[in-house]
This record gives sequence, C-alpha cells and structure tokens, in this order.
Amino acid sequence: MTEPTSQTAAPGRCRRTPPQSPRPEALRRVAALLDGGERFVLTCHARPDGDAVGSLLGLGLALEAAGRDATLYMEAPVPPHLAFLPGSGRVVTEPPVPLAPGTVLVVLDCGEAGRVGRGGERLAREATSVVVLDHHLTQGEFGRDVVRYVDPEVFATGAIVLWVLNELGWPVSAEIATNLYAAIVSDTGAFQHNNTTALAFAMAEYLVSRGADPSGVARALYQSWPERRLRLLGLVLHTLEVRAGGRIGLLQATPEMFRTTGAREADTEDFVNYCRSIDSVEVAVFIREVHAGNVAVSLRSKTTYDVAALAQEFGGGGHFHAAGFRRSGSAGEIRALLLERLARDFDDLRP
Ligand SMILES: [Mn+2]
Repeated sequence: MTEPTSQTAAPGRCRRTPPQSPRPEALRRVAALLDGGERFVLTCHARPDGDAVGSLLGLGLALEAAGRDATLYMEAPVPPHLAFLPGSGRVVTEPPVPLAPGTVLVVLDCGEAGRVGRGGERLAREATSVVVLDHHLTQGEFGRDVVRYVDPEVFATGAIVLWVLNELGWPVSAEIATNLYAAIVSDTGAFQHNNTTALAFAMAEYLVSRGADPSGVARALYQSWPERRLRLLGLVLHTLEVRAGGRIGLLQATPEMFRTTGAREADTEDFVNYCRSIDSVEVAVFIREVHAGNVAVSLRSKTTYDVAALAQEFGGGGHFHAAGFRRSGSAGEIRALLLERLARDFDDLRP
C-alpha cells in the first residue's frame, strides 16, 4: 500500500476516512459475505465503461490484498482506453468452468445476469452466493436469491465499492484508489453530469489522498484516443439532425464509416454527448450500426426526460439521464421506431 505524502496527509488537508454510506445494513450484509468468502469471481456488464472496469479492478485488487482468491472475468478484453487501470492485465475473458464450491460471484455495475454477457447466467446459477453492487434503475432477475447493494441515487458503483472496503476495514492502496477514482470520474462525466454531488467530490478527495492522480486519470480517459476515433467523429457529426423544435438531436454511424476509418465501436464512447451539447437539445440519440443488421443506441437527456424508461421499452436500460439498448435491424428501421415512440412525448415531432 502506498502511503499518502506528508503534504496531502497533513491534518485538516485530507480525509482519513471516506464519507459514510446511507445504507449501513445492506453494506454489512455484503461485507459479511466478502469477509467470509475464500474464492470469488468478479464480473460486470458487457461493453464495460470506466465505472464497471474501475469497480471490478478496485474490488479485485482489494480481495487479493486480503488474501482471497479472485478471478476477474469479462466476456471481452478490457477496452484499450481503460487498459491503463491498475490490474487490467488480470482480467480473463473465459468464465471459469466449473465454479469451485464456495465461490462467491460479485456482479458490479449491473443488476441482471443477462447483461454480464457470455456465461453470466451459468455463473449466477453455479455460485454459492451472488452479490450485486450497482446503481442502475433497471434491475433484473438472477433466477435465485441475491444480496444486493443497489442505489440509483449513487453516482457510481465505484462509490459503493469504496464503502464496502471501508466497512471491511481493508486498506485502499494507490492502485485501488486510481480504479475507484476513474470509476467516479467516468460516471459523473468528469464531474459534469447532474449526479455530481458533494459526496462525489468528498469521495474523490479521499481517493486522491490515497494516491489517485487526477490529471493522469484525465489524460488516460480523455486524451489518449487513437486518431481513427476523431476521423470517425468527423463523419458522424455530418449526420446531425435536430427534431422537435431542436429538443431532440440525432447522430448516426454506419458500417461504411467504421470501415473507411478503421474505427471500432469502443472508439465511439461519449459521441452521444456532442449531440447533447447543443443548447436546445433535451434528448440526444446516437445510433451506430457497427455491422449490418446489428444496431446499438445511446440515449442521453439533459434535464427532465427519463431515457432509462425509453430504453427499457426497447429492451435496454440504464440511468435516468444515460441509457441505451441494442437491437437487430437496420439503423434506419430503429431510428424510425424511436422517432415514432418519441412523438408521443414531443407533440411537435412529425414523422
Ligand atoms: Mn456505473
């Protein structure tokens, strides 16, 4: 464990303990399961973001430091833009078969076995117990009893992981702090989204005092993209369309755009926010068709519109202001369906 420098640790200048959780009982149940377990499998939702990966690695490193056997499983390798996170090299992309008796499955930043991707449902079935640490509104079934710490009011799953570690009295190393700090930065949009609370800053302060490097994390998250991402963005921005008197903005990426730029789906992270950045836009939509017939949609809202509810109608989910879904079909078909549905909420939206 890296000790904070004497400067940051000076009394009155840094937090000795992280802020407390508002749900101490749920926290105690989770902590008891982690403390009593010997063998763990940690996983998160497929196509993970910084909160999913940071939470998974942060908890994984803490379990290992506490002498537990922890397998960190994701269905695909850590996305390149998150590979800087300490411990990312320990992630395996094959789920362990079969699960050793006594294994505790911990599902992070995801409330549904089906969203873990390949092997998620089997892992949930075979595990001795299942713990869910999450903050999504949309919660689904695991087909069994699950111990959940789920709070949609919390800005990041990384915050819940920090509470769990604090409850256990396990040390927060610089590596763990970096992961949890990156989780919070990612899910608050670098402290810009309206989930950014005083608690988010208090936790960030604590994590920086434990060794997280804010400018290093910002550089890795926001200034380390391959050139092809910007080439793709250039093409995507040309597709901008605003509807409903400017309140709905749409962007689209076609298979051809991916082909000509060599960009991948992971390179489109946060593209939807360019649409939301328009002054009049309340609902931002980014439709991407990576392979023909295979469409993903990102939805964002600025203030009062619930995009989680909208995404759920299309088989997806998420948060009030940030959600998404995937469907088979053409981008054009799904765009038409979506606009038809949005016309119910936006009177002046004409098909
Ligand atoms: Mn999250």
